[in-house]
Amino acid sequence: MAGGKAKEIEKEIEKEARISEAEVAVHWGEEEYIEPPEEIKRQAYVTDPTFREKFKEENFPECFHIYADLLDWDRYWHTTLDTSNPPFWKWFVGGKLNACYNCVDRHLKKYGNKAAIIWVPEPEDEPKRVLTYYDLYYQVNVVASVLQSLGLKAGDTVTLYMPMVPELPITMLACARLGIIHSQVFSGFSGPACAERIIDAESKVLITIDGYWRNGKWIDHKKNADIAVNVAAERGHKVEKVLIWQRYRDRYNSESKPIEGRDFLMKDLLKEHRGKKVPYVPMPAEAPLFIMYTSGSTGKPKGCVHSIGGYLAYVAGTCKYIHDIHPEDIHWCMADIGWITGHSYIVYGPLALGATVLIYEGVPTYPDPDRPWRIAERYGVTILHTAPTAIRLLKKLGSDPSKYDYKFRILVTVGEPIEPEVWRWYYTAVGKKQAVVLDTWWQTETGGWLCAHLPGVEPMKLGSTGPGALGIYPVIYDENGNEIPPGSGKAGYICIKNPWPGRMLTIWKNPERMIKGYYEKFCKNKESKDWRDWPYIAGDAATCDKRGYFRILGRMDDIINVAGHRLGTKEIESAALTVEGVAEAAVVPKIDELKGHVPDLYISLKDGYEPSPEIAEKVKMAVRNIIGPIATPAHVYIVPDMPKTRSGKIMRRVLACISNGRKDFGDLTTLIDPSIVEKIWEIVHGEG
Ligand code: 6R9
Repeated sequence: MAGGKAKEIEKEIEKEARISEAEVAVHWGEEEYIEPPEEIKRQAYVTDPTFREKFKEENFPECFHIYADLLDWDRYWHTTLDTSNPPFWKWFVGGKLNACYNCVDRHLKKYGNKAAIIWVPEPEDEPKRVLTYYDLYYQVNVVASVLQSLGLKAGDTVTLYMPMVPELPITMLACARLGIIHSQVFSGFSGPACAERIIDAESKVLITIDGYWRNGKWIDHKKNADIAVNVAAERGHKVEKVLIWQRYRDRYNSESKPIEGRDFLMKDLLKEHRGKKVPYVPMPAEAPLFIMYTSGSTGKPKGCVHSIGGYLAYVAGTCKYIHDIHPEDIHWCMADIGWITGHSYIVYGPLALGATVLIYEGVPTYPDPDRPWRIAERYGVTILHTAPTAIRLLKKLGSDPSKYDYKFRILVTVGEPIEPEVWRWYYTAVGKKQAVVLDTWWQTETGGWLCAHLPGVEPMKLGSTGPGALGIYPVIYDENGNEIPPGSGKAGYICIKNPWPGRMLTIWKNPERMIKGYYEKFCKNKESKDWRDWPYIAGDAATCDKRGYFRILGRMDDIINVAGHRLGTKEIESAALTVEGVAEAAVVPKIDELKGHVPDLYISLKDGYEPSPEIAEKVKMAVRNIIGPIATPAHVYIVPDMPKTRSGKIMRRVLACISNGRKDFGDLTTLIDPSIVEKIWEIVHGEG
C-alpha cells in the first residue's frame, strides 16, 4: 500500500477507535427526562417557555444584547459583532467598561452591606470570614493602589499562584480595576508548572501566599512559589517582585523566608496604602481580562485569553438566565478558582449579578464526607455547583445529606460526563428531589456554558447535558464534516456553528494555534468572512437525541480528563522523559470508579538500563513534581517496546485497551511487531 494511503487508513481506524472507546467508557441507562420541581418552575428568572426564541438564529448576534445589557458600560458599543478577521471575532466593539466596577462598585448602593463573599476555612474551629460588597470594595481598592505603586498598568500581565482564600478574588478584581491581565495558576500545580506559565505570560510580578490548609495538612506554598521563580530564572525569565499574602494576618508561616529586595509581604504594603481609593480604568470591551492556561494536544499549555466585555457579558448572562442566580442566593461552587469554572462561576458571573458566593478552603471530604452538607446547612447555601468526581467520592464514602437541614434550588454538575447512578444520588440524596440538576458542558476556551437546559422550563435528562445554551447552536459532524442528524444515535465531533461572546479572544502569543486547534479541520472556506463557514471544534465526542439534548462521551484528542481536570498526554510524557534511562513514554486513560479516568503510563528504557521498581517510582515522582499531584500516574509499566506502527507512531489505543482490560484491539496489521501486544498484556495483567 502506498505510504500516504496507509497513513490515511490508520488515521481513520484510530479516530473510530477513539469514538467507540468513549462510548464504551460511558454506559448509559435508558432515556429519561425529568420535569423540574413546581417550585423552581415558579421561582426561576425564565418561566416563559418561549424565552429561548429570543436567541434563535434570526436574532443573532443582537440576541446577546440581553446579556451585555446586564452590565454597566462606560461607553456603549457601536458594533455587536465584528467578523472581519475570522475566527478572531470581536464583540461589542467600541464599548468601554470595567470588570471590577461591574462586580463591585455598582452594587454598593443596593447591596453594600450584603455579603459578597463568605469564606469557610478548613479548620472548623477557625471563624468564617464575611466580606460585604463594601468590604470587598475597600480591599480591592487598597490592593489596586499597591499594584499601581509598583508601576503596573493596563495591559501588563501578573501571575497569581494562590489557593482558595478571599485574597484571590480580591487580587483578581484589583487587577481588573486597572486593566491588568491576571493569570491565576492553580495552587495544586507544581513550581515548575507555574514557572512555565509565568514565562509564557511574561509576568514580572508573582502574587502568592505563605501557605494554606488542605486535607488536614499545612501546605507550605511559598516553597513552591520559590521553585517557580527559580525555574523561571534558570530559563532566562526574571520575576522582579513576589508579593506574599499571609494565610494568618499575624504570622508568616513558611520555611521559605522572604528574599530581601524581591519579596514583599502584602501586609506591609497594605499598611502603606490603607484607605486609598483608585479610580477604575474604563477598558475597551475587546481588551483581555485574564489568561487561563489549559492543556492541549502539544506539550505546551495554551494560554486562553478572555475578553472584558464579551466574557463578562456571557458569564453574567448564563449566571442569570440559566444558572438562575438571584441576588438573595448563597451560591457555592466547589471548583478551585484556579480553573475556568472558578473564574466564571465563582468570581465574575455571580459577583456581576450581586450574589453572595461561598468560597471554602480544603476538600469536601475532610474532616469527614458530611462537610459539604454541614456547610450548606450552616450558611444557607441555595445553589451548589460541583463535579461528578466529588459527587462520586462523597457517595462512596457514605456521606449522608439526609441528616442536614438545607434546601438547594439548583445543583450544577460540570467537568466530566456523569453516570446515571451518580446523577440519581445527586438528584435524590443531595437535592432531595427539590432541586434541578443542571449538567453544564463547556471548556476553558469557551468562557461559559455551551450546553445546558433552562432549569425552570425545560426538563432534565439523566446523564445528558442539555441543548445548546441560549444563543449557542451546536452541531455534530462526522469525520468528513457532514452533519449527523439529531436522533440518529451516531456519535461524532460536537461543534458550535456560531460565534458567542464568551469564547476566548485568542491563544496568548500564539493565534495560529487557535485556528489550528479549533477551526481548521471543519472550516468550509478559509477566505470567507461569514461566521457560518467557521464552526468551532470542541474536541469532544457526543450524540444528540431527537429533542436536541446532547450527551458528551469524552475527548477525541490527546487529552485525559482526570477528576474533571484536563491533562495533556504530551505534558505527562515529556515529564516522564526527563528521567534518566527512559527512552519512550506513552500515557493512556484508564477508567476509574472515582476519578472518571486516571493516567496509566507506559515507558520503555534505553539500552543498558534494567527495569526496576525504582525507575518506575522515579518516573511517577517526576510527573508529580513537574506537573502536580493530579497528574500522578496510577501505574507506571516498564515495557520492552511500544506497540508501534511502521511509521513509528505509538498506537496508544492498544495500550488503552490493555489498561482497561479489553482485548478488542482492532486492526493490528500496521504494527511492526504485533507480538509485543501480548507481552505488554502479560506485564499488566500477568500471564493467561
Ligand atoms: C469547564 C471545564 C473541558 C472538557 C470538555 C469535556 C469535559 C466539561 C462536561 C464535560 C461531560 C460535562 N467536560 N463539562 N464532559 N459533561 N458536563 O471543565 O473546562 O477544564 O477546559 O475541560 O471537560 O471533555 O472538553 P476544561
